[in-house]
Amino acid sequence: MKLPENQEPVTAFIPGELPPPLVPASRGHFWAGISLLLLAGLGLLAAGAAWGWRWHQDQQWLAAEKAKYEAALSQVASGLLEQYGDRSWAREILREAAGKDAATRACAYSKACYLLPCTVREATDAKREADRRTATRVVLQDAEAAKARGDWQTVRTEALLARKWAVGNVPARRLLAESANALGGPPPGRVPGGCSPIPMSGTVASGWASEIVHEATGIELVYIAPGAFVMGSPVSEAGREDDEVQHQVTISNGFYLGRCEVTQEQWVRIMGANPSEFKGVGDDAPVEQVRWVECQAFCQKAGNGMRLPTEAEWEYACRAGTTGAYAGTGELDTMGWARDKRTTHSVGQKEPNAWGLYDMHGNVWEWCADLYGPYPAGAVTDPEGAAASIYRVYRGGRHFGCDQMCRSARRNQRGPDSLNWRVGLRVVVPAGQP
Ligand SMILES: [Ca+2]
Repeated sequence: MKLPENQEPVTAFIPGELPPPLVPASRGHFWAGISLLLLAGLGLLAAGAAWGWRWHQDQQWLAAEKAKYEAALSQVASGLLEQYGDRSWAREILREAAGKDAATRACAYSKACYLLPCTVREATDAKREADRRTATRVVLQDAEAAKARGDWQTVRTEALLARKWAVGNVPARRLLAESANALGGPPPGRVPGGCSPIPMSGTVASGWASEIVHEATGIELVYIAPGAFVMGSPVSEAGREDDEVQHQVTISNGFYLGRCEVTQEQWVRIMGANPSEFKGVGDDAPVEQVRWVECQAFCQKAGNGMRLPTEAEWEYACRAGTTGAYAGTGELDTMGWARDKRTTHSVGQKEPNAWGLYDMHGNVWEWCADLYGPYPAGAVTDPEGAAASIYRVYRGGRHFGCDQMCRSARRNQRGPDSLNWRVGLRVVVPAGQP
């Protein structure tokens, strides 16, 4: 059809060509969304109901278990009350057990725990001691199994663990002695005055021992035989400082060095007060926040020639024959506490180095006897530090610090009156005269 010449074409208005209406489609999406939301809500409700039902079941189970536990407690308490008369025994036995070995304490604490009322602290101690006792038994079983298959290294490791948890444990000492004989331990030193050989830990003749306990403090020490080593670090070592220049050092006299850092309990025994920041960790946490001059006083009061190690003695013992950045396997985390801002840790929890020393890397820094200064250029014997300095050396890194601070060669220094809550100590008792 031909349109008049003055009229516009109207093809855009032909009904069949119009786009679909928009409003009805939008409504469709809306209702679909609502449906999905409703479904999701129903799903959540169902999950919530299932969780609630399970929680209810758990509560019922817990209540039943608690009732059974309390009945058992009551039965045991009745028996003990019958045996010991009244509940005051609980406190009495805790007091009596305080100075005894761990196994005795564990036994007493377990019984005392049944005989409520104990304080919360006493109850916590009781649980910890009981746990240690159980753990000791398990570890000793493992050690016996290792002995049966001739794996003496495992025997030694497990027996050391058992002895740590229960110092007076006779089977642990026997296994230690047997493993020392099989593996060949370090040569023993002459037991100094005021110290006793740790029974059956490599004692070869009366008056000679590779491990001793200092009686006044209860500090256990390991004999470090004389020898030579390269002190300092190679220039290739990551994190190395300029003051770690390598040089040959000879240690001409054997000495006994603390197996662990001095603990808060040991410090209090001599000094009467606990200066540590981290008291809550327990009595076997390392003492810290001690000045160098206070460490001198501690050693003097403890007697028997106790002293701080020289820096050379410290590094010699820390390396225990190794030349890398860290002793042992070279893995810091197996041997030391680092990068942990929260707290110090009870001594001796990680692996010892090859000479049986714990926490040489990390936990708390350890004061040395020396004045700080540059190392001598050539080989030296029994060096004792700089001739003059306003600083004393401390070593080993801390629980709150990067790995590089915990390296065997890393040095640090402060004034002797300076206080730092992450510096503690480890002590030397010179070996007796042969
Ligand atoms: Ca340390």
